[in-house]
Amino acid sequence: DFLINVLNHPVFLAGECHTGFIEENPDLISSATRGDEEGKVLRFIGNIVVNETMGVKKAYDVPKVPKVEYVRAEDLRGTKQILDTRGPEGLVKWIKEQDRVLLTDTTMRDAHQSLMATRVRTKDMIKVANAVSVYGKDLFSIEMWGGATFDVAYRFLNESPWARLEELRRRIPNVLFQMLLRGANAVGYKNYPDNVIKAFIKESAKSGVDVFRIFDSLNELRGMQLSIDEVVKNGKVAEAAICYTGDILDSRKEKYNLKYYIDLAKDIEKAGAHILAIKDMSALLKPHAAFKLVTELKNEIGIPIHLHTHDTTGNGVATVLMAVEAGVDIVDTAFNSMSGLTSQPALNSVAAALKNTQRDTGIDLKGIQKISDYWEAVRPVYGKYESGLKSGSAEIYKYEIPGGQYSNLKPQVESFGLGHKFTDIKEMFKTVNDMLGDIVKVTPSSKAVGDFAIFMVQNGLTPENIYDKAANMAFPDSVVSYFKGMMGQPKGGFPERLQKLVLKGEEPITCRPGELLAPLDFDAISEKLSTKYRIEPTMKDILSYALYPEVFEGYLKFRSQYGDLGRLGSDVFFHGLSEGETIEAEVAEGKTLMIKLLTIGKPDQEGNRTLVFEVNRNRREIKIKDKN
Ligand code: 3PY
Ligand code: ZN
Repeated sequence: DFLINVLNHPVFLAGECHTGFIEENPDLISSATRGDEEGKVLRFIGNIVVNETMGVKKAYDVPKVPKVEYVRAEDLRGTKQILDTRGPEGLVKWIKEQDRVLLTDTTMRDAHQSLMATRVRTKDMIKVANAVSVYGKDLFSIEMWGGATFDVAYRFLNESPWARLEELRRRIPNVLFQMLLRGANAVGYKNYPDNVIKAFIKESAKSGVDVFRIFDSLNELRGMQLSIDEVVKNGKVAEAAICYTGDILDSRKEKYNLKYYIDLAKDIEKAGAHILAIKDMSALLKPHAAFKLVTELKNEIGIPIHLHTHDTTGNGVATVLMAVEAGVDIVDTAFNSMSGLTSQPALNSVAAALKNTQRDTGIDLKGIQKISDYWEAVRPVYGKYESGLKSGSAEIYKYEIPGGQYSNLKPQVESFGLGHKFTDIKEMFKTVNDMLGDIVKVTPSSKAVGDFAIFMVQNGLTPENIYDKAANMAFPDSVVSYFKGMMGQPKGGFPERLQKLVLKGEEPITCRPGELLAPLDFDAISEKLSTKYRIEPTMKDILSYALYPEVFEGYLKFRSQYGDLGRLGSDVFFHGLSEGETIEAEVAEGKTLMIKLLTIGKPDQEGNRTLVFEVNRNRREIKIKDKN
């Protein structure tokens, strides 16, 4: 058994096995004599206990899943059925006929991306899915995929984002599913070849995405066109975005004025989009600006308008209500307990505020309270990923940092040992934006600005001294990629002197990056995955590798080492077991183990600790390397 464990170990399979391998993985030996799932789950829990918690863990309540009455399928027919029977054009016609304002719930995507570093696991979504399909049956859509969720699911949660999409689809058959697609960057941080984008859209559509919100991080239409065309080809809804920056109420800010947005919106309509999104990723759209922008857009374009904003300033609900007053068709909100701050404005509160008005959402307020209560109970388990922000901040109007990035910036800055310079870095974010000539900042351009700002502070650079001091410095990859034109062309072009400094002789491009990228060879990827990991790769596997090769390989390695831990409760997945605690762990379909952690041993000479468990009343010992 031991030999088989070693031979099947991904490190061994990858040919990366070295002499210290067995020593570094003593758990291989201890798991050899036990049932596979049992050994794997004990090793996983053991690693958390030894290397993270030392068996100290808060008591977490098990969230109560809202009970739903049985509802006949025909009473659950929602927007999904409108799209499926009448097509995108029929759906658009239906949207325009509504007096009520339609709501999107972002809880399962942007809300947790912005509040808790995208960490919400599929398991916690699935538990409430049935209730969402019943109590949320009058929602326009549920944003539950895309953005950072794809990467984080594989990288940190070791679960498949595709399985999340398909599992939720099965349980919520009546409401449209929506994803955020970063145009030519798909769900990544760089431009991908056209064949990857096309195949990704096709597979996402097949797996359950209905509405694709497409944006370009520099508001370039040519970065979105291919995605729009492909979504249309797949019979799904193409929602293309204007990313909002600056302040249209400030007449001194001329670069991104009302005309800029109206012109872009008209181009988006001409490009074949079914819906226009106003994507206010940094919560800069002030309430009166929203009124003005939506009013003007309604005069100038015929397609429905869908507003996305964040509550970072605390003005989010006001912005939503002013947009509603101006006739916006759909707005993004999140169930209350997952709303506010860097997340979306509060869904339950907006729905309640509009009750008995002409634009009443018609949503079951009592029902959605239960969903909000569920998420409130789920949230503490994810506490360690929360930013600690306690209130809205008006300074975001000055800094223009997107919601998700704002809550992540502090830990990112701390990881560079610059925690004490957080304010300097926020100021530098603004300075860098000025140095770049004031650009649209959203993934990935926002990441380039953030990385640049940290780099400046780290190295004591200023807009004045940078040309001397950084003459021989290598800039962060994202900054180089930005100046090379690999994220597209910013409005007004690149500042030339700075571009030369960063590129150090390399030539920038001015064409659409996708034109230069050779198509990826999907067959070669398939071949590689099947030889190296002995799997029969699906197109979804191939695409996941195409988008994130290292992350996807890491996921495959994790799976062969620990198995599928998707059924494990989140309190155990994130916090392991406390000494003396007993849990029921579902390790495979229909297979549950009673696990109790008895003792944590002292490190031996090799630095391994012996953990004693009781599994279904049998004593089990495993050795885990103490990496501290
Ligand atoms: C993303 O790209 O993930 C975003 O949420 C941008 O606002
Ligand atoms: Zn957002």
